Amino acid sequence: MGYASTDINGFDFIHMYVGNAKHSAQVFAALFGFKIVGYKGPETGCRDHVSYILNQNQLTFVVSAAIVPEHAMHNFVNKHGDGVHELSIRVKDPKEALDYAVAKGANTARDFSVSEDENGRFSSASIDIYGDTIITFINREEYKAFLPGYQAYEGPQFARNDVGLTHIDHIVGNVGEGEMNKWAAFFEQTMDLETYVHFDKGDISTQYSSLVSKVVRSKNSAVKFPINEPAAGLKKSQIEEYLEVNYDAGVQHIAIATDNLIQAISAMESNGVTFIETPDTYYEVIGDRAAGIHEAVEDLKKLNILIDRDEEGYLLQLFTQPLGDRPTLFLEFIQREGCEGFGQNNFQSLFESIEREQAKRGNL
Ligand code: TYF
Ligand code: FE
Repeated sequence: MGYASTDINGFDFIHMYVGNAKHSAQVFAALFGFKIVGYKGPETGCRDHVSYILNQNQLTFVVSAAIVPEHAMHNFVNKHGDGVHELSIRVKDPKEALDYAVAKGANTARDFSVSEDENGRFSSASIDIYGDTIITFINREEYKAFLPGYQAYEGPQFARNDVGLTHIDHIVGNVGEGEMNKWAAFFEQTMDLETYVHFDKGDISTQYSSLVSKVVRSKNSAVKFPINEPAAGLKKSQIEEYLEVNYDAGVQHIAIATDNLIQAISAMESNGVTFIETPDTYYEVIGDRAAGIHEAVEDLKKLNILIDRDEEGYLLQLFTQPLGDRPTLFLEFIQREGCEGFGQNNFQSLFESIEREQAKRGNL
């Protein structure tokens, strides 16, 4: 007995703190194809904040906003803008996961608690990680609804088409310069994760700026957390820009899997999602990386989709522009066909493209 990272079954919900939960729910639904499935607010006895649950296949987002001035959610949004406050992962025993993490030096963010209601039993416990972010360990094996404390949502729906997003692939954090190793060690020690990829300066540096990155994962590969930190470059790196405008470390991107990236991107683009641009020259030099893939390169090019491969297979990926008003959180959409990498061969083109956006903001 005792906690081990092989007890982790995968990512569960993502919880964002926002300025206006109703608007965020409507926009997430309309742009990314979520169904709004749960609601909490004054009508359900919750008098200080409003939350909506959004779902699509195995993907669940919660958006919450304070409705009284003294609520802590305001402090989060005031400092960081809309962003990810809570990541959740499914474990065998949240109490064991919490006790293990705390014994290894983590801070408790929320004590272990069990909720029993008409939908069954739901247990959870949370620890602090980088920035104003927490990880919540949950067990929902005996719980039939999405989350306790919510009412089924019965208002209008905003999804316009089937986008086909399926689940979270990885969640990336940006941390301060010199802090990446500390956070990788934190995940290894408090959650029994292992470091399995390290991208150093040579792997990812453009003419101007660079970053370094380490990926930690559970020993069964169910969850993956890349951690970036800025590295010295000629000009300000995208990670520094994030840290400045977020006023802290935090979640940089959530990678969401789909079985059909062409369909997903076409649907989201017609819904008004804006993506990072890829220059046409990218497809001129794509060469062997696109050999033997099922999709036509012409179709990928029309949608700006990036291609990478390793010995095992290939992956397709594309990144959105920042979701909110500050260049902080963005989404990645990824279709894996055997390749378990992170698109390393796309870093150069991707980071140059991100830098063109930074330059437009006057932050390069
Ligand atoms: O998660 C990853 O490692 C890839 C690449 O600022 C990446 O998606 C890394 C850093 C970044 C944007 C994308
Ligand atoms: Fe990624």
